[in-house]
Parts: sequence; structure tokens; C-alpha cells
Amino acid sequence: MKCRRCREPAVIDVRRHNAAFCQPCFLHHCREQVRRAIDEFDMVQPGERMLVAVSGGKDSLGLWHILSELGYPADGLYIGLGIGDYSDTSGRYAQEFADRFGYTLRHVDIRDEYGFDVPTGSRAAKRAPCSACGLSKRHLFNAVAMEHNYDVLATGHNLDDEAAVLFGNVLRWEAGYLGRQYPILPATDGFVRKVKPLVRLGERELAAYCVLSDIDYIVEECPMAAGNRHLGYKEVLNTIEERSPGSKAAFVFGFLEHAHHRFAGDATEEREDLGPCTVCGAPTPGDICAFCRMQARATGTRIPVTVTTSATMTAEGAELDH
Ligand code: Q46
Ligand code: ZN
Repeated sequence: MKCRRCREPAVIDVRRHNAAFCQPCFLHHCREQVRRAIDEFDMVQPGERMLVAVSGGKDSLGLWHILSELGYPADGLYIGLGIGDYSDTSGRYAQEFADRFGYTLRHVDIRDEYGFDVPTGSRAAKRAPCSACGLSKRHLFNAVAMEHNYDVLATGHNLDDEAAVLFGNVLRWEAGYLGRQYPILPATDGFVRKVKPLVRLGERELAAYCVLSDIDYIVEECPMAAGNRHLGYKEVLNTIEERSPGSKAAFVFGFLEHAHHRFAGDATEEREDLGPCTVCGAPTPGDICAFCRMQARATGTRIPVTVTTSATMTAEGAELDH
């Protein structure tokens, strides 16, 4: 097996591209995929301040490294979610990576700063753990980016993640979510611009990028991931990809090109009529945002009861997924 670019012996094949690469050319391929995503979707301009959401896993650390290699220096943001040893270990990987490369890592611990952790918030709000966790991360990523005046927030969602989310949204025809499923969400009142520069790279490519770049990352899965719907969707899509390489990319990029615009209006409608949360100021369809309500329930703090209408329920999705 020879490298497609330089004809030296290859170390990895990427079936989707029907290509194999040696180490330097594979790293170049990964950087090129990120550069193309940034250019194609106009994600960030030179000189803008970027914050990368970092979990200690291969995707976010790989992304942070590639962005820096491409000349987009970024600060990192790690959220301590209070998920037992998993959080302690993943936080250590993130910090060691930042120290090694001399990057700035911001650290928010929700137990220290908000008085609860994800398992407690999940029980108190009667949400599935990943729902409580996702709500907390989205809320805090945006809040920190806004507070410190970053122009753009980058997350490590890769092609496999995007395909699994799209699969779930299509399965239920979630029009609002489909309208927001795009590699860039522009800044709106109270929301920082959000980008997904890894949309052209698969999970296996990210793992290989980290190994071949000598980047240590947390390999173990989050203990709360079991039963997560997206893991099931990923298994289904992996089976399809195995038989027909390129299916995931065709699914995601076909949607972006041919179908996304049909749902964009549904997302805009849901984003209208948001006002500031009376507790934290974040945009919300009700008086108090879902994060502050979860915090209040988890910590036993009294807050005024909000009336939840079906319109509010729908709009809450907009708040969660921006
Ligand atoms: S960290 Fe959080 Fe994930 Fe763990 S609780 Fe679920 S969402 S699985 S990316
Ligand atoms: Zn709030």
C-alpha cells in the first residue's frame, strides 16, 4: 500500500477517499479537510478570537491542534461535569495537552460554580443524563464565550457525529433541529457564532491523527453514554459505511446541499421571541432558562414557577440546540 500523495509506504487507508497515506501526508490530509471546511462555510476570519470546547477526547484535542497548525490560535474551554473519575481523568488530559503546547485552557467546574453536577441535575430535572449534560455544556460554552468576548466557538463534532444526529432528526422529522443542523450557526442576539470544523473528518481519522501526532487523549467512554440513542445510530451507520464506504459523507453533505434550506425557516421561527433569562440573562423562550431551572431544582433553590405552553416547549429546543 503506497501513499497517494508521495508514493512512500502508507500507514493508514481512508476507504471513503479510496486512498492511503504515509504519516506526514495523512496529517496534511486532516489539516486540509479542516481548512476546506473553514473556507467552504466561512467559519472564521484571520484575527478573530476563537474558543474551542475541549473534553479531553480525540476530537476536541485533535481539533485544537489542527486549528493551531493552520494558523488559527484558539483558547480552550473545559467544563467539569462532575461525572466521577471520568471527569477528573478527562480534565487531566485536557490540561496536560494545553500545558504541553502552551495553549490557554479555561476551566469551569459546574459543581464549584453552580452547586450541582450532571448526575444530580439529570435526576432533579428528570432528564436523561446526556440531555442534562448537553444542556449544561451548550449553556456554559455560550455563556463563557459571550462573557469573554470570543468571536467564535468551535466544537469537535466530526462527520460520524453529524451523520448520527442527522439520522436521528430525519427518523423523527425534527424540522427545527434539521434547520439548525449546519456546520456554522451565525451569531444572533445573545448567541456566539458556532462552528464545526471537523465535519469533513471521521472518528477513525481523528483517532489516527492523535496517535500519529503523539497526542494523548482519554480513550474510555463516558460511563453515562450507555443507552444513548446516538450510539445506536452510529452502529447502524457504521454497518452501512462498512458495506458502502462514503455513505456517511454522502448522507451529510447531500443534506447540506439539497435539503437543509428547506428546514431553515423552521429553525428561524423557533429562535424568534427569545428574551433574557431573569436569572442569568441567557436567551430563553420563558422567564427562566432551562439551565437555571435545572440548577434550581438540583440545588433546592426556589425560583418563580414559569408557565410552560406547548409553544414554549418547542422553543426550548431552540434554546438547547443553538
Ligand atoms: S459526556 Fe455528557 Fe457525553 Fe457523557 S453524559 Fe452523555 S453527553 S455521554 S458527549
Ligand atoms: Zn438562566
